[in-house]
Amino acid sequence: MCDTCGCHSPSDPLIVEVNQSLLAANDEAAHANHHRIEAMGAVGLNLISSPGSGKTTLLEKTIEMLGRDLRIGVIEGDIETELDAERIRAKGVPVVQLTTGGACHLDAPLVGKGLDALEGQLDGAGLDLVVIENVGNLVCPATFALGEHQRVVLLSVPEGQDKPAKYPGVFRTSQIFLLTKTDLLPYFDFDIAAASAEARRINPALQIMALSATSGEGMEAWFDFLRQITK
Ligand SMILES: Nc1nc2c(ncn2[C@@H]2O[C@H](COP(=O)(O)OP(=O)(O)OP(=O)(O)O)[C@@H](O)[C@H]2O)c(=O)[nH]1
Ligand SMILES: [Mg+2]
Repeated sequence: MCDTCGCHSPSDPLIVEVNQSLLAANDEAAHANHHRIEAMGAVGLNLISSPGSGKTTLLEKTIEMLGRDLRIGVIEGDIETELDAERIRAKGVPVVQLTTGGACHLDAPLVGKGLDALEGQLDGAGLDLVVIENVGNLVCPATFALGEHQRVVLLSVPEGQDKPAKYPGVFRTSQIFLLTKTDLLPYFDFDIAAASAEARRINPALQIMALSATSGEGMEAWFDFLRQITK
């Protein structure tokens, strides 16, 4: 208990115990989601970034390019609105919007409900790829496994190259690091090599791609990656 105001400090044994049991319950639900995604015949991705780094735009371009060859299903996570789901629906693929009503991240039980709704749109057909777009936030989503096979962290050029050092958790727990909006490099003081080196210092196994969904630069490597993991 905090001596100043009486609030519970995050390091209180009681709070730590509750957090641990919440995370254990989340992990169990994530495990179940993982198997459900595999039962659909799909690979699952969890896209994490700050608000506006380009997650939905990347998805739109991905569906435009690969939507005829791969069966793609999308689960959108936001605090409020169906806006991202509407953008994805316009591309003609099954999509479910989850709204957290305030929570700054998705958790596995909620994604389980998203999978129920996604399955309801499939009429028994399978999928090759399930993409979960997390709530825009570079911090909290890193703590919650959703059942994904690969976690993808995005960082856009305008956000600054110091973000891997300042928000290491999501870089430590991701497999893929996408540097987005490279078309804006001429206008920002952003060093791709320095950002990549810092991210690799945190997680030497990170696979890194730099791309622009707007100009198309670097997108082929991302498409190849998706073709590879869905083979
Ligand atoms: N210049 C440039 N702008 C981009 C690129 N990708 C996305 N944008 C723009 O960035 C803004 C945010 O893009 P979104 O795709 O909505 O970002 P998001 O990560 O899905 O945002 P949230 O869901 O709110 O977290 C939009 O105005 C996009 O047009 C890019 O490669 N280059
Ligand atoms: Mg979005």
